[in-house]
Amino acid sequence: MKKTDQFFKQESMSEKQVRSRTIIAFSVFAILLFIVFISYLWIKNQPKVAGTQKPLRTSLNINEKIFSKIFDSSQLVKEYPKSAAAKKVRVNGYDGLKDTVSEETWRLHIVRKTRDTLKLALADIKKLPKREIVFDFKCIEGWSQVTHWAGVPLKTFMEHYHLEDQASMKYIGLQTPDKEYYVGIDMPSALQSQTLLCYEMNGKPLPVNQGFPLRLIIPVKYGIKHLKRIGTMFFSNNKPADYWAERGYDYYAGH
Ligand SMILES: Nc1nc2c(c(=O)[nH]1)N[C@H]1C(S)=C(S)[C@@H](COP(=O)(O)O)O[C@H]1N2
Ligand SMILES: [Mo]
Repeated sequence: MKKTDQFFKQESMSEKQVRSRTIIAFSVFAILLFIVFISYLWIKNQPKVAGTQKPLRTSLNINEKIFSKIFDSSQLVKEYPKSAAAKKVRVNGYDGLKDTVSEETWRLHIVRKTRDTLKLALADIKKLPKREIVFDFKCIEGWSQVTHWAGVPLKTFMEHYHLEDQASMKYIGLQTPDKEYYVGIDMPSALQSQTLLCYEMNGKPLPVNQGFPLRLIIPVKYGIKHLKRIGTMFFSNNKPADYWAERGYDYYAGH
């Protein structure tokens, strides 16, 4: 007899033992499944807070606290050479893009204070220092693509227009001109050096479905926050309304 055979022989169980172990294993499995199911029902029936069940929202808020604490705005998202950028760029999400838009009539509305709104044309924004970025654009739906964008860093823009008081607030809110799509961004992420008010993709003006004339590019966040076709920008110490957070997604949406 080989050593291994002996080993198995010693370890082998009687049929009765096998049966009782099987019963135990299945019972434990059934009990765990039942606990999961009851927890699921419990969570499902909890009152909703900001678009999602309270226990889920609470854990998203805890995540947000941790991630905004460890967020370091000097830390940069990886950049790629232009040759790595996709020529055919994926289009995702058409909310707030249904009306026609023209460069002549479009204005960026910057609400400095109640009843104090700065209105800028695209030409004003193009005069400011331009920054290009090629990075891996990540959508929460599970796809990502290396893409090439250009515009003025939001931080540079804020400094140029002396929006210091506004920059000391906790959040920036952005809305499409028709207010159908809207996002809220924490100020440290908004002022990170790779965040752009973007008007070019692959060296050309933004295509309409990609946010012409101006969109947000914020590499530290998932795609949901890269609002296309900015109409209005405002500042607040309270969380601005956010389209996908209202539908149960994470508000912070960093990665
Ligand atoms: N106005 C507007 N901006 C939007 C969306 C949208 O539906 N409407 N979708 C967002 C989502 S979920 C993603 S992934 C990106 C996609 O940008 P792209 O179409 O340029 O790939 O845009 C974001 N910005
Ligand atoms: Mo997305």
